[in-house]
This record gives sequence, C-alpha cells and structure tokens, in this order.
Amino acid sequence: MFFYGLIPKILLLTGKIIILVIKFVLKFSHLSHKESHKNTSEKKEGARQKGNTNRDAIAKFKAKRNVNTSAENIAEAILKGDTVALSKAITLIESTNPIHTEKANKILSLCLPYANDSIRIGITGVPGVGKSTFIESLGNYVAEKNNKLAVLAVDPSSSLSRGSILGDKTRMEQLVNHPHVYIRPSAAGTSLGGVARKTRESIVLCEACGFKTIFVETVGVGQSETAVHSMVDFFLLLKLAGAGDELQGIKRGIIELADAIVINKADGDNVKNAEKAKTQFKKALHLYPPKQNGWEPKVLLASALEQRGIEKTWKLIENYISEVKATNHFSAKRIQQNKFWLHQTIEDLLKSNFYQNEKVQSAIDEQIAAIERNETTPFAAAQYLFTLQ
Ligand SMILES: Nc1nc2c(ncn2[C@@H]2O[C@H](COP(=O)(O)OP(=O)(O)OP(=O)(O)O)[C@@H](O)[C@H]2O)c(=O)[nH]1
Ligand SMILES: [Mg+2]
Repeated sequence: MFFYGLIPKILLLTGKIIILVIKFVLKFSHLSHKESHKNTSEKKEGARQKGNTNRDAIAKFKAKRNVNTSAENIAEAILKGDTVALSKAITLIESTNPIHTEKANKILSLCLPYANDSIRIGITGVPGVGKSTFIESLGNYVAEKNNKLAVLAVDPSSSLSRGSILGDKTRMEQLVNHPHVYIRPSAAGTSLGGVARKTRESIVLCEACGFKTIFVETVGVGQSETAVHSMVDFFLLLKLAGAGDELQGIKRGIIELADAIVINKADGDNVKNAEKAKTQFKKALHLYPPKQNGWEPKVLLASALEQRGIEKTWKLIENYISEVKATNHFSAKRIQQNKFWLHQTIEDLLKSNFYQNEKVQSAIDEQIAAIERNETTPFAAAQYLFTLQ
C-alpha cells in the first residue's frame, strides 16, 4: 500500500529531473551558440580590422605613389638618397613611351646640378672571365669602406634576359644585400647607342642619389667596350692567362682602351701562367702610343674567387684618380666625353627622325628598286630621300 502511494511521487520527481536536464541542455547549447557567435563576430571584426589595415596601407601606398609621381617629387626623393625613386626614374629613362621620356628628361635636368661627383669605373672582359665575381669582391671592398656603390651594366646582347647582372645575382649575393650598394641590371634596348645613352643617364641619377663609386659592367663581345669607355673615368680590362686570349684582345684593340689589365683567376695551378701572361701584357702595352693624360696602364694579378689582388686594384684606381685630378685631366676627359655624347646623340636623333619620316618610308623601297634597275645611284637616291623631309 505504502509502495503504491510512492509511485506518483517518484513519477513526479523523475519528470522534474527530466525537465531540469532538458533545461540545462538547452541553456548550455544556447550558451555555446552565443559563444561561437561571439567568436565568429570577433573573427569578423578582426578580419574587418585587418581589412582596414590593408586598406589603410594601400591608401598610404597610393598616396605615396601619387606624391612621388611628379618629376619634381621623384627628383627630390633621389636627392635625398631614396633608391626606390632612383629605380623608378631609371625605369622612366628606359621606357620608350614619349610621356615617360619627357618626365625622365625633367628628372634628369633637376638632378644634373647635383651629379658629377663620383668615380666611374668601367669593367669589361669576355664571358666567363669572372666579371661578376670580381665586381662582387671589389664591390664589397669598396662598400665596406663606407663608400656608396652603384653597379650598372651595358649589355645590348642580353636585352631579352634583362641583363647579365640579374642572371648572376647568385654570384653577387653579398653585394646585392649590402646596404651601401645599388645594383641595376642592364638597360633593355635594341641598339647599343640606345642602351649606352640610358646607362649614361642612369649614372647621372645614381650620382645625384649620392653614389660616390659607379661600376659599369659590360661583356667584352662587341662594340659596347667603346661605348662604356666613353662614359667612365677608369677602364679596367679583365683577362685570363693562356688560351690565346692575349692575342685576341690585342687584335680587337680593347687593350688600347684599358687603364689597367687585371689577369683574373691567378690561383691554384694557374698562378704560373698568370705571371707569364702579366709579362706578355706589359710588353704588349708598350706597343701602344702613350695616353693623352700621361698615365701608363698597369697589369695586375688577381683572384676574384679568393679575393686576392682586390685591394691592390682599388689602390691603383685611387692612384690614377688622384693623379689625373692633379693634372686636370679628370675633368678634361669628362668634358671630352660629353662632347662625344652630344654628337652621338645628334647622330642618333637625325637617323631615327629620318627613318621614321613617313615620306621617306614610302619612297625608300622605290629608290632601292631604282638602284637595282640601274636607274639611279645610291648617292643620288640618298640625296633625293633627304629632300623629302
Ligand atoms: N679559379 C677561379 N675561378 C673564378 C675566379 N673568378 C671567377 N671564377 C669562376 O669563373 C666562372 C665565371 O665567373 P663569372 O664571375 O660569372 O664570370 P663573368 O665574366 O661574369 O661571366 P658572364 O656574366 O657570362 O660574362 C665562375 O664559375 C666563377 O666561379 C677566380 O678568380 N678564380
Ligand atoms: Mg657576369
């Protein structure tokens, strides 16, 4: 009896427990939902904030870019030593777009009064002689002396690959990362004249940007040595011992341009050969007429890989510079070079204006055909084409 009386109470209690459990479960799930909701909103908020940061950064970047786009602002930044602006200006110099050329010319004229104060060194040699390795070694030596160094290249053959310097970046790893060093791969272009002009103008900008030493590298395979020779104060020729290389150089007359010949890879088994080559080159140099400035070209041995002969090379360059500065030949050579480039540029402009002239373009084939039919001479045809301008 007593037991039957308890049944409703037990049922009631069980029901209450079930309700409590359900309430608890519901509350918990609500709480966790709230929590997860909170987390998502926090994440969203975070993302929004991050988005804001990105947007802020982009806006700042754009503003900076806009500020820097005017020629005056780019020039101002260059004069403060800003290498980002320097790269931007060099890109404008390299562009074939007439608007860019106009802007580049404006930047150049603003920078020109602050240029000229540097030592320009041309470095040449056949492919594989060790130019990049040598520039890395000498460059680090120079940069470590607190000297701001810019490395440019004239290499018309590699206009597609954007220059040998870039391809060799692994060989210039240390130099590329040096805080005092600016490296620019060779200018792209279809003609040597065009590439050389761009490099010359880049030199002006580098000087305005505070670079006191400029290396101009060129691959010794064509006429580019002559172009580089006429834009530098000191011309250094890298050579290898043996392999008939000496004779090749003598034939091509590049030796005549050199202020110093450095026989590279004078290491390991090659030392004896290198010493022999040094004697040969010294003799060969005597065959050339003396230089206008009275400097006698020197021959040195070096190992770019083992960093030997580097300090000697630099000391030699310093000696040369102080010698030619004392006799005023330093500035005389630069003036002479400027005259050369003036005439060179006039010739380039005349030529491109002539060939771009529409009347000339449509008449030139006719004249060639007339020459083939023996109806006119090349001279008469040229004179006639000239009257069309
Ligand atoms: N033993 C020895 N090897 C060297 C020396 N300098 C450079 N080399 C090696 O010669 C090879 C060519 O060197 P680079 O510095 O790339 O020569 P490069 O003149 O810049 O060549 P290009 O860019 O192709 O014109 C590399 O394998 C270098 O490690 C040196 O002083 N001694
Ligand atoms: Mg190289």
